Amino acid sequence: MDFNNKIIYQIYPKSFKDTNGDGIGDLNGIIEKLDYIKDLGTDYIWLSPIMKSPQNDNGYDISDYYTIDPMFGNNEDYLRLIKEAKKRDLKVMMDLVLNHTSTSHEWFKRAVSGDMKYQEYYIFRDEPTELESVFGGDAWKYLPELDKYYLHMFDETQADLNWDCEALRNEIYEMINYWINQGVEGFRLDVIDMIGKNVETGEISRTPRFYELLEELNIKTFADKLLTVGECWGASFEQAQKMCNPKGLTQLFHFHDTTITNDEVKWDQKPLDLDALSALLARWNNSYDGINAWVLGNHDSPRRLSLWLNDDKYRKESAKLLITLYGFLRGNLYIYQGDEIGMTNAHMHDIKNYNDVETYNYYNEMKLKGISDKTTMDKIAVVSRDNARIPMQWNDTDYAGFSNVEPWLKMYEGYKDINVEKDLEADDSVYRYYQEIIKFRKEHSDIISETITFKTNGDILYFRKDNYVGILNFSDKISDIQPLGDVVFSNYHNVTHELRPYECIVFKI
Ligand code: TEU
Ligand code: CA
Repeated sequence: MDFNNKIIYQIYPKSFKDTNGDGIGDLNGIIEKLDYIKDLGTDYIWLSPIMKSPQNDNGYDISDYYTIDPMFGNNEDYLRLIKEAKKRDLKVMMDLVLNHTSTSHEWFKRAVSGDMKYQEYYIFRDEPTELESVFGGDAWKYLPELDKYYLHMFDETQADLNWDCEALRNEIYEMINYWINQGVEGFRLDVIDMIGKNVETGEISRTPRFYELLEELNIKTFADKLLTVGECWGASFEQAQKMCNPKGLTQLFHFHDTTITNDEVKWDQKPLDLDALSALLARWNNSYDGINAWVLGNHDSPRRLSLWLNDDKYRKESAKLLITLYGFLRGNLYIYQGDEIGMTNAHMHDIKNYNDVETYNYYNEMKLKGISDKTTMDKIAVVSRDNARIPMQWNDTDYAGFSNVEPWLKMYEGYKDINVEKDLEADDSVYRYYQEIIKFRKEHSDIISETITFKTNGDILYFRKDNYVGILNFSDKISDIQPLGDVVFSNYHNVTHELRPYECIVFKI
């Protein structure tokens, strides 16, 4: 199976398209938009979790792995979606959350009621350890029913599963095989590198045990037959090489570029360092043996064009600059819904408009520390996960054509200007620019697989791959340039002797 040079489009189902007027996106909404997704040049659609869930972490808290949450539709709708996708040569990639379940899952409920078999499925201890939750605060929660603590690396309603329990592992394998039999052709594995955690020593990610568990998971389920991508924040080059092979995963998200402007914690941001960025892109492009998984955006990160570039006056130029840079990298591209029309951050300064549990935890933590609301909200407005989770902007009617009622999460006011319909009508459409880059990647896979070199000069980034030279201006400063050959891509109407604000050009020399 060749899994290289693919385009994977990530859908956040809650915010994609509502068809039954409840303000929440649904599977029928996705089916309606399959042509739109395919026309971009997409090979796979990855849906964030749609299984039954109390939605404390928007579906990443699963209470039943076999049943579609009624708010999205039902299992038949999902099978129809898979079939309709296949008709268009689109494969469906399912999100697997295997590190934890919701505390509303039957297994957890049975554990709480005293069933020893199911207590083995989770991580219970008489005494807590020092571990902290990724979402802030203690990772252990006291359960009076059992007079024990259970581990939750995320929200307290997301109980960590015990992968040392063989019965649990077999249930998981059975479930994955069930979905493979239903026609799912790829998996995105949520925080998969945490399943081998050692709570005693406090080693959480990518322990030696993890690599053993991954191999068993692979053998018992997808093997090397399906495209799999593991979520592995901060994985090193060596770790990636160790886990991405026919006995592990196809690829992983390391997110080194996603987090490059984080200053210690994500809530504190620092300016983008182009030297650091290009060094990491070059290293993974040139020396990594596996297939890179490049991520332009996702449901956990702010819109990158808002974070790195200019989402106002030079919004379209910025969106095109980003896809030009990533479009020339070797591997697969993950595109998050809305990036293809240059959607921006939500710019919300009132906590009441937020939904994300991580955001609320941070907000409350800062409040306790006596930090002013304004300071906290300014940070939240820049990096909260809800920036990317707001509803998709389809047109300029009420609720942006996403729904005909007030959506579950506030719409961005800028939708009248930024929406699919308007973008597709424009001469300088971002969507069509994405299409062209994707087409180029597909038609020149030999070039895309070449090594890349970078050079920086202030805010200007230069790259060279084969006979292609890119010049990308990451600021509004103007400088002189010499045209170097035929213009292959440009985010302005024409190319001149000046490099204008956020201009990017690719020449073939
Ligand atoms: O993300 C894992 C994770 O580490 C994130 O919580 C990340 O630290 C954070 O979003 C950065 O701000 C996955 C999912 O992608 C995320 O949506 C879930 O909340 C999380 O797992 C728990 O399942
Ligand atoms: Ca709906």
